[in-house]
Amino acid sequence: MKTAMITGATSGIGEATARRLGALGYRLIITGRRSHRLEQVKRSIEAEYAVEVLALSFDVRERDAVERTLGSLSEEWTNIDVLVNNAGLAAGLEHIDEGDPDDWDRMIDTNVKGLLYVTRQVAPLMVARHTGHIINIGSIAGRETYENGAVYCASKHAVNALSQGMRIDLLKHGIKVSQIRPGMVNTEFSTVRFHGDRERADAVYTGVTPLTGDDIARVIEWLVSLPPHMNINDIEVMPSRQADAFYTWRDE
Ligand code: NDP
Ligand code: 8X3
Repeated sequence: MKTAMITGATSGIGEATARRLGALGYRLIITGRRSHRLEQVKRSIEAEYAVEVLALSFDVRERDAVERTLGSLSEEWTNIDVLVNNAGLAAGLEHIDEGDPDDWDRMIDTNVKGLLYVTRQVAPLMVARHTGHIINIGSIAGRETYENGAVYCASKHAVNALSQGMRIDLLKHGIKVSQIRPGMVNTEFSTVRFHGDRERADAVYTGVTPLTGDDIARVIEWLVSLPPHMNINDIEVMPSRQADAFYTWRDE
C-alpha cells in the first residue's frame, strides 16, 4: 500500500487531494496548523475510505517543528511515495510601496521556506528508497506577475525555480518532481489573502466559474497514476473563463 503526505490538508486543494488519494487507497499523512480541522479531515477520510491517516499539526514556517515532527516519524510512516507540497497562502494585495512586511514574511516563509523545510525532511527518505514523487503547488503567479501581487508572485516564481532544481538534483535517485500551476481556485485562499474579508474574497469569483480544490485534486490523482517511466514536469490548470493572470471573461 502506498503512502502520500499532503501539507495544508485542512482546507481547499490539500483537503480535496487527501480525499482523492484516500479514495485510491493511499495511506495518508496530512498536515496543517488547525489541529481540530485536521482531526475532522482525518476522521472523515478514515470513515469513508478505510485507509490509515496520520494527522500532524505544525507550522511549516517553524523549522524546528518541521524537523522534530517529520524527523521522528515512526518507521511505518517513513515509506512516503508521494509528497504534495501544497501548504501556502497569499497575504494582502497592495503596491510594493504600501505592502505590509509582516504579510511578505508570511508568504515567503510559508510558500518558499516552509516548502523547503518539509522537502528537506522527506526527500532523503525517498532517496533511500530510490523512488518517490514530489508535487509542488505553484501558481499562474509563478509565471506571470500582476499589479499588487509582487511578493506572492515572487514566492511562486521561487516554487517554479525550486521545482526545476529539485527535479535535476533528484533525477539520479529516480524521484519524479512535478509542478502544478493553478489559476483561480475557490478555496479559503482569497479569504486568507484579504485577512478574513469574505465579501471582498467572494468578489474575486463574481461572474465566473472558478476551479474547485477537487479539480486540482483530480490532476494530482492523474499525475500519481502515470507509469514510472512518465512524468509531467509542469502543468498549468485554469478555469475555462480565465486565459491568464490578466484576462478573465466575466458575466455582466
Ligand atoms: P486554502 O487557504 O484553502 O488552503 C491553504 C492550506 O495551507 C490550508 O490547509 C492551511 O492550513 C495551509 N497552510 C497555510 N499556511 C500554513 C503554515 N504556515 N503551516 C502549515 N500549513 C499552512 O487555499 P488553497 O487550497 O487555495 O491553497 C493551497 C495552495 O494552492 C497554496 O500553495 C496556494 O498558493 C496555491 N494556489 C491557490 C490558488 C487559488 O486560487 N486558490 C491558485 C494557485 C495556487 P492551516 O491554516 O490549518 O495551517
Ligand atoms: C493564486 C492565483 O491569480 O491569485 O495563486 O495569483 S492568483
